Amino acid sequence: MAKKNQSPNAGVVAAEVPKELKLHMLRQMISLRRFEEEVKRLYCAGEITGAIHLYVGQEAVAVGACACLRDDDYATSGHRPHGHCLAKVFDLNRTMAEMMGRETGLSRGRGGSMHQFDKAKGFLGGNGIVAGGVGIALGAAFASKYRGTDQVTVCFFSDGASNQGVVHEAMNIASLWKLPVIWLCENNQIAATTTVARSTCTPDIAPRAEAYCIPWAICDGNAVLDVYRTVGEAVARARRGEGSTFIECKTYRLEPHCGIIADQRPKEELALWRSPKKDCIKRFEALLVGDKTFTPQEIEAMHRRVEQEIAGAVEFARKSSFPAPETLYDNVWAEGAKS
Ligand SMILES: Cc1ncc(C[n+]2csc(CCOP(=O)(O)OP(=O)(O)O)c2C)c(N)n1
Repeated sequence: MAKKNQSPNAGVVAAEVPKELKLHMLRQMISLRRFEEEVKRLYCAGEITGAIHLYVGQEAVAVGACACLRDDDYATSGHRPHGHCLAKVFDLNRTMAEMMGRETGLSRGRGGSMHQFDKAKGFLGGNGIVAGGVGIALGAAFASKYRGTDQVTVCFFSDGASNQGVVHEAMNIASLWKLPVIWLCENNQIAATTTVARSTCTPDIAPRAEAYCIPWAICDGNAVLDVYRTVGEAVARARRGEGSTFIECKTYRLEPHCGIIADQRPKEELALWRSPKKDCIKRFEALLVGDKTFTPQEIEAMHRRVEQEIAGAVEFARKSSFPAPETLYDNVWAEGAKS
């Protein structure tokens, strides 16, 4: 496990990754991007309501990390969960139905954008409370260890969440009890409108893990194979019973913090991160064309297929019904809520 920022050249790793897996990762990344672009369009058209936090730009993190996981492993997320949910569960129809509040949605239309959940595929939910997934991840990891399985949990959170006390409490216990959890901090460099430089006393977040005797690594969050390799090592450690790892992925969100509110970040900065030099999908495509894994035509065809799948997901959601009013209290456990 790299202790410092020793990310390998992604090109070297690319040769070791089977073509099928590269295909899977590229398809997922394009799907996540197109899914969210469609979500934004539907939101502007009033077909999706409530708050939405788009993950556009960070796809390499969710996809690279979840490619290391099995269906029976766990992942937790926060208020920006669409990408993590899709990468772990990969059900475009039911995720879109959830966004549109339909009964066929992952949470039967009750959760919306921030509370997607799929027990069968180990996705333990988005969470409206910043760092709210951290304690849940710790609990899931404890449960795996207690049951004696080799399941691992990936806890996705961001730079703002890293300053919440629960992150430090959870790291302490995870280290003490050697729990199989990977703390995956997506440093997208800003929390709502507060930059990391204004909120955080250290330039890097991962080294804090050293205080808890947890190995850490920093990787390029816009290089999917770098994420895949770094998380893969951490997952292998956790499965061997060697405990927790902290990984910081340096990345950038390309959309405003929430919905379609105005973005105050410099236009030049946004343009740079959207450029082929920085954008995670463009970079991966260039890598795969460069090493002759795919032709540009094959990649074009993949974009068209994804386009159809997204259109199919919207149609699936539109044809599904809203939850019936009489089911309002289904799965509500507090008696008082029903009166
Ligand atoms: C406990 C808590 N405090 C404040 C908020 C309001 N809030 C929602 S998102 C957000 C910023 C979170 O930033 P970060 O953790 O960096 O995640 P990002 O938005 O960058 O993905 C804040 C302060 C909240 N939802 N929960």
